[in-house]
Amino acid sequence: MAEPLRVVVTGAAGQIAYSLLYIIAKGDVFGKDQPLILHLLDIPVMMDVLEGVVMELADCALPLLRDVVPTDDPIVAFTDVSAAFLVGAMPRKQGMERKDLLAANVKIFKVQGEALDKYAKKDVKVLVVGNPANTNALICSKYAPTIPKENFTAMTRLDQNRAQAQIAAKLKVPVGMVSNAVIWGNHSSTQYPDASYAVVERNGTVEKVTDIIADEKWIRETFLTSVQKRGAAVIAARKMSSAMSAAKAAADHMKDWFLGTTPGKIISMGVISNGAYNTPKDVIFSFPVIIEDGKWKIVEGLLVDEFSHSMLDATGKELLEEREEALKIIQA
Ligand code: NAX
Repeated sequence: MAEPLRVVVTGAAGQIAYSLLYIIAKGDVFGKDQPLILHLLDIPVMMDVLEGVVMELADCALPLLRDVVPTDDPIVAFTDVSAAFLVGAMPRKQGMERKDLLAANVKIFKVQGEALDKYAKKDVKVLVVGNPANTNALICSKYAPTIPKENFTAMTRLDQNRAQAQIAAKLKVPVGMVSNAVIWGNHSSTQYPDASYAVVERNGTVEKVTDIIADEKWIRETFLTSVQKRGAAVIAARKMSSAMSAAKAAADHMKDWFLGTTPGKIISMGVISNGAYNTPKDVIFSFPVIIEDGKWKIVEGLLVDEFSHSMLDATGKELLEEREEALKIIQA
C-alpha cells in the first residue's frame, strides 16, 4: 500500500468540514487504496468542538485513516501536506462592509499562504472554499511564491453541480446523464452559469442541452438566476448555508484534480487566468477545464456569443475590483 498522504482541512470544526472529513477519510477523494493523515486546523476557541470531531472520526473506524492531527497552529497544520482544503474563513457579519470582510480574509489567507510556502510539499494542491473564494485563493498564492500559481484554485464546482441538477430536473433525466455545464468567473452573484456546452448522454447518444431545451428565456433567465441564487434559497430554507452539497463539491473538485477528468467531460474551477476568452489576467477566474496527470488545462476555442461575453466582462470586472481592494489592504 502507498505511503499515507497528508491532507489539511481548515475550518475543520465548521459545518462544511463536518461532511467533508467523512467523504475524504473513507477514500472517495484520493482513492480506495490511499492511506491518509488528516490535519485539522481551526481557531483556538474551537478546539473543544474539534476534539469532538476527532472522536467521531475515530468512531467511524475507517481503515484508510492512519492519523488525525487537530491543531490551531498553521505551521503544524500545513507541514508536509500534499492537499489543502481551505474551508475556514471570516464570515460576513451583520453591518460588515465588503472591504472589512476582505480585510479580515486577507489576514487569514496571508498567514496560510506563508505557512504553505514554508511547510507544505512544493506540489501541494490547494482548493479555497472559504469566501470570497477566488480572491482568497489569489492572496494565498501571492504569499506562497515558491509554490506554482497553478496549484491555487477556488471552488465553483458547487455552482456547476447546481447547474447540472437544474438541467436534469427540467429534462426529467437522472443528474448523472448531464455534464459539461460551465461556470465562468467569480463564485458570487456575478458568476455566469452557462448551459451552451452542456450535454445529456442517454442510450449511447450525446445531445446538446440547448438543442433539447429550445427555450432561450429558460436558459438565460430562469436557469441562470436559479443557479446564481441557489445558495440564498438554501439559506432561506435551512437557516444555514449549504454544507453537505458544498462538501460534496469540494470532494469532486479535488478528486478530479488528483485523479483526472473523464475524457469528454469538462469541469469548472477557479484558476489563475491567462487572459483566455478576453478575461482579465492574473485573477482567479472560473473556467471550463480538463485535467490530466494532476494538471488542469483551460478548454479553449469554445464559441462564446455576445451575451456570454457581456456576462464574462461583468464577472471579470468584479474580480478586478476585489483584487484592487485586496492589494490596497496589503499595501496599507
Ligand atoms: P462555519 O462557520 O460552519 O465554519 C467555518 C469554520 O472556520 C469555523 O469553525 C471557524 O472557527 C473556522 N475558521 C475561521 N477562521 C479560521 C482560520 N483563520 N483558520 C482556521 N479556521 C478558521 O462555515 P461553513 O458553513 O463551514 O463555511 C465555510 C466557508 O465556506 C464560508 O466562508 C462560506 O462562505 C464558504 N462557502 C463557499 C462555497 C463555495 O462554493 N466556494 C459554498 C459554501 C460556503 O458558503
